[in-house]
Amino acid sequence: MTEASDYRYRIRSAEIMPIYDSRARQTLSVTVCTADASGTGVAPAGASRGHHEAHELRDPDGGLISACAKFRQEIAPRLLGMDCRNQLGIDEALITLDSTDNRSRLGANTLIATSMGAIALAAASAGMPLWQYLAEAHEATEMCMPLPQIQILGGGAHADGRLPLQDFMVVPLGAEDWPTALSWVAEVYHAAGRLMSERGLLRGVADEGGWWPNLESSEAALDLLVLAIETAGRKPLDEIAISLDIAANQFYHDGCYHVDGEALTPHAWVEKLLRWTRRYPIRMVEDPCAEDDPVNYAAFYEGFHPKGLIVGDDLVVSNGARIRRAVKDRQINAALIKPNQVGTLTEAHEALLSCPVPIVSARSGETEDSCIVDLALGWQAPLIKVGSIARGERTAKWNRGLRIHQAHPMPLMRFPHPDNQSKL
Ligand code: 2PG
Ligand code: MG
Repeated sequence: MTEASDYRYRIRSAEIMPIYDSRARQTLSVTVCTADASGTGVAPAGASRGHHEAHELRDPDGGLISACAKFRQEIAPRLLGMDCRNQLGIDEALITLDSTDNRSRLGANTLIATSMGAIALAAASAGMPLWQYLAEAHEATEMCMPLPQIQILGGGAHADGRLPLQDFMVVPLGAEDWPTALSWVAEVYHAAGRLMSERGLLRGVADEGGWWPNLESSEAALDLLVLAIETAGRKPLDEIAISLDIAANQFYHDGCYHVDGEALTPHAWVEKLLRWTRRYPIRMVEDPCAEDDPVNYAAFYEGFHPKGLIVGDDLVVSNGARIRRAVKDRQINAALIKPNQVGTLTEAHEALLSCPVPIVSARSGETEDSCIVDLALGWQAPLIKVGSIARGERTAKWNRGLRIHQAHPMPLMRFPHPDNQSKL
């Protein structure tokens, strides 16, 4: 590479601005430029968070004035002159500048928007879509699209706690490709909406676009979901399985799990959840127990593995070391990878490599940004989670996948076997 060609990749400017997310809250957008290309990264935001997530920097009133000021004073000058292809160097510079363990000085929101802006710029400079740029870097050859898990009903922190469990999702694991997978899920979504509307149970949509139902219990929601799959003409389990994000942190208080009007001991809760996994076509369960109840998390694992995936989210917060420990302690066999839970793309990728079954995931607070699909595909994650199939910030992601598939048809990933520990 000549010096003149290197010069094309030098960062010439970096700018930040607040924009709005899907909950009408401000979030950060960072644009990084060379002389003839630009890349933009946007920070998403979670509502149900693990205590060990990297810190989101906000002013006391929720604004982002101090995050923007710190970016302009410290981050932008540090980026100038750096080679945009040097993602590791850029992310290390961000981590060093921040200098805290939990990214609280500059904020994980500031860092992830910058880190994503830099990789978007590198891909634009190379004249490639982001997924292809990432795939080339990781030498992916025969590529598959990640298998989507898509929310049909929303509850927990995303629907004012109306249902205790947060996400009732479906996984179209019998579909051959992304367009078929989405069309099956759209049918289930419509069927669920119709069934609830006929019974006067529909209350609108929750934060991630799933229906917000007025159901009396989690079991009523599971019954409805199975009926919706059947009404859509699909075979439960073989063609479409159920995935639950329990987000149990939200209803674990005073040593009990408070579910559907009952205060259950951890043992009783795990037993109940295991009964559901026997009675319903459930193949994935995320955060079955609270992050500070690892013993019962492991008890659930022993009862469910290897029938399906036990997915760590709040427990492991996309942190490579925490993922490795939870896998070793037989608490999880899969984990969500949410880049803003750690702050930089390099750390998120390191977490993905530490995980037997990584699921690249958006957050409940999102924008029209669709780079999460490029990350999941470029990194060849087996699964992707971005909420429901309604609301623009969600369809931006699914439609991004449709456009990629239109130009480069690829098969869907097969549902991973829970014993796949090959990456460890
Ligand atoms: C989760 C996500 C997405 P949030 O818990 O997995 O559903 O929610 O972004 O609020 O953490
Ligand atoms: Mg979760």
